[in-house]
Amino acid sequence: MTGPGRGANPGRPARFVTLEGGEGAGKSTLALGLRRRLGELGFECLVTREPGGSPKAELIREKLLSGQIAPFGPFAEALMFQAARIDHVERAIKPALARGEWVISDRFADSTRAYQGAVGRLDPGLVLGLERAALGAFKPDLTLVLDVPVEVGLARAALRRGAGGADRFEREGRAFHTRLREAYLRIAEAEPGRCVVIDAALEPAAVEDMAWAALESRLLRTAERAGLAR
Ligand code: T5A
Repeated sequence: MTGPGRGANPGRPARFVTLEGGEGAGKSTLALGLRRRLGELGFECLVTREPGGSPKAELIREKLLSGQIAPFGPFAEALMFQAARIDHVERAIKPALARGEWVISDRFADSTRAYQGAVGRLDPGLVLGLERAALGAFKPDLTLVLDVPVEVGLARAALRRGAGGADRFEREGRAFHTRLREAYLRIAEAEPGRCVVIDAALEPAAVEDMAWAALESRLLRTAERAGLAR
């Protein structure tokens, strides 16, 4: 959601960008690249992540990813993702936007739609209802969906974690991750005004170029126009 453009980036509206996709799609890598590019233009930018992003939400993250919530069932798990999100939005995202900073979040509500709804065991309508209850009308200005073949994403995720064990979701089988990829593409197709699909199988610099082009055309030009209009 657009911020007021005071404080960190005076006269230029703050924007909320989310990065989505399956395991190892390159979201964290891209988030840092986009922040660097925004910084070169003089924009302050908070990079954050889900689950987590605020001290209390990080505590919930640990419980979720270690699998400690899974025995309570899929509804409880979805509630915990939303509980973490409420704290993240109220304590980190909205305050940063109010300061005039851009916010880039590595995962947000589409992750719950995809993981718990589309490929999980919950009715997608129920997941959307929980999202509305948690967020109201608050939503990203732009969502970049990083699309990558399942094998490539899982291999990258394994590389990233090194000797550490796979988390609760990385342990799911190939069919789960294939359906997940399809679910993200459906989300992007259903909301073309908010979502742009990026070919994340390319090398990091090329992914960053494509993402930057989308961000520039969807948000930056309008931000600059808004700044010039003042
Ligand atoms: N979840 C989350 C839900 O089920 N519901 C929810 O509502 C939410 C919010 C989060 C888990 O929780 C689930 C989804 C997840 O399973 P996480 O540890 O945050 O767990 O996992 P991911 O978000 O999947 O993080 P990953 O690190 O696995 O993936 P990223 O961030 O997409 O990838 P990144 O940038 O760390 O890159 C991974 C490796 O690949 C390399 C990097 O250098 C790194 O080594 N790499 C590339 N290599 C080649 N080409 C590229 N273009 C590359 N980009 C990155």
